[in-house]
Amino acid sequence: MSSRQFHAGNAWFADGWRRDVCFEVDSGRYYPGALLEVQPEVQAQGAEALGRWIVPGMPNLHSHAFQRAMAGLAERRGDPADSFWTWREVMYAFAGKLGPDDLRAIATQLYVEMLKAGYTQVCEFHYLHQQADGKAYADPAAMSLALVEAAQEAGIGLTLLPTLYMSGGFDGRPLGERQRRFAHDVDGYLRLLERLRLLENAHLRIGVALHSLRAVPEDAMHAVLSGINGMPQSPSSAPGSMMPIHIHIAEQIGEVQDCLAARNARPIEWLLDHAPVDARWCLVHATHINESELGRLAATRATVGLCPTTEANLGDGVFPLKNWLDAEGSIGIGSDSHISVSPIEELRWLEYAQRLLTRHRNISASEAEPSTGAVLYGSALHGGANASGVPIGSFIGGDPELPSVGNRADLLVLDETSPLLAGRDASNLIDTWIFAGNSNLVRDVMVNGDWVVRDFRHRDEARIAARYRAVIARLHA
Ligand code: NGQ
Ligand code: ZN
Repeated sequence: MSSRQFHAGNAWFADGWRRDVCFEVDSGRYYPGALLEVQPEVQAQGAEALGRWIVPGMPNLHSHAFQRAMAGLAERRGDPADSFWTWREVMYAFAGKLGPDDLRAIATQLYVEMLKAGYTQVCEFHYLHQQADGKAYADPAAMSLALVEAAQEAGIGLTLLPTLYMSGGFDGRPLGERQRRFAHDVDGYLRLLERLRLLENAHLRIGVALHSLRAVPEDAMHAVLSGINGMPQSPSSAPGSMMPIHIHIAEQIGEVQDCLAARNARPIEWLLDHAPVDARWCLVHATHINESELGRLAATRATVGLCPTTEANLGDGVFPLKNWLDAEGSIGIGSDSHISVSPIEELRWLEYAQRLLTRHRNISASEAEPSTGAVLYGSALHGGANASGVPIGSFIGGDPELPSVGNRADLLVLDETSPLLAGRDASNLIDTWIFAGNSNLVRDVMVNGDWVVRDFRHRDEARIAARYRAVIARLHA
C-alpha cells in the first residue's frame, strides 16, 4: 500500500514552528498511521493541504471516564464542611449504578468531546471492575472491555490502566461497601492485565495503576511490579515496550498526614524509598510535595500528572510548578473528573494558579523559551506521551529504509479563520490559543492517520450523543 502525503503551512515542533512541512503517513508498511518522513520547507506536489497552523494532539494522562456523567452534580452545599471526602461519597453513589453498557455509552461520549477539544490519547485510570455487590462479571474484563470499545468507537488512542484497589486506608482496613466493586487480589489483577495486553495495537496500550498508597498494601505493590516483568505483549502493539505505571500520590493534606502516621514518611518520600520509580512512572496529583521530595522525584525522570481543573474543583491545593520546571521535571495534564474537558483550560489554570500565588506573570516561561504557552503545551505533550507509553506528542518521522518507525500521526488543525488569530504569527500563536481561546479553535483532528473530527464535527457524534442521552435519562430517573 502506498503512503499518503499531507502539507502543513506551519507545524509545531518541540523547538518551535517550521514552515511548509510535508508529512508522509504510512498506509501499512510498518504500522498504518505511523509518520514516515516529516520534512520542513518543501512544497510536495499532490499532498493534501492540512491548513495553516498544525500542532501535535495532546495526551490526556488521567481520566475516570464515568465521572463525566456526574459533572455539575456535586456543586451544591450538602455539609457545611464539604470537602474532597464528601464529594467522594457522591461519586461512589453514582459509580454504584453503572454497568458495562452505561460505562461504554458515557466513555464514548466523553472521548468524542476530548477529541473535539484536542486530546488524541487518554489514559484511563480504571477501577470499576466488579459488579456493585463485589462479584465478578461473567467476563471479569467486562468493564475494561467497555472502555476499550468506547475508545475504538470514538477513534481516540487509549492507554488503559486497570487499577489495583485492595484496602480502604493506610491501616489496611477492608474496602467499604461502596468500594467492593473496585476489588482485586494480586493474581486476579495480573490475569486481567495479561489478558488485556494481548489486545494491544497502535491505538491501545495497557499499563498499570496502583490506586493510591491508601489502597495498595506494600507487599501487593511489590508483587505487581515484579509480576509485570516479562509479561507477553501483542505483536501488533505500537513500537516501544514501555508499560507505564500510574499512581494517585499526594492529593490531599489528610492523605499526607495519614501516611506520616502509618508509615512515618510523606507519600512521595515513601514511594521513592520503596519503589523503583523511573521514567515509566506517572505520579498523579503530586500536589503536596516538599523541596526534598521535589529534587529526588525530578531526578527519576518520572512524570507528574497535573489535573488543574479537578484539583481546583476538589479543593486539593497547588503544585509548585515553577520549582518543578526549574528542576527539569516532567509534567502532563489530565482532565480526571471531567468537570472540564479542555487541554486549553488545564494549561491556562496551571499557569494562573501560580500567578495568583506568586503575584508574578509568565511563571512557566524561561530564558530559553519566553512563550508561556509554548512551554506549557510542549511540556505537557512530552510528559503526556511518556505517561501514555505511546510514540506520540511530537512530529517525528521514521526513515522508511530503516526498521525504526516514526511517531503516530496525531495532529490538530487550528481554525486559521478565527478572528482571534488575526495578525498572530509564530511567536504568539500558541499563547493566544491557550490564554484567549475560549471558543474552540480545534477545527480538524487526526488520530493515527485517520480524520476523526472534520470542521469541528466528530464523524459519529450524533449517534453517540443520542445513546449517551438515553443512558443518562435512565440513570437519573
Ligand atoms: C478517584 N479522584 O479515584 O476517582 C479519585 C477519588 C480517591 C481523584 N482523586 C477517590 N481526583 O482518591 O479515593
Ligand atoms: Zn484520579
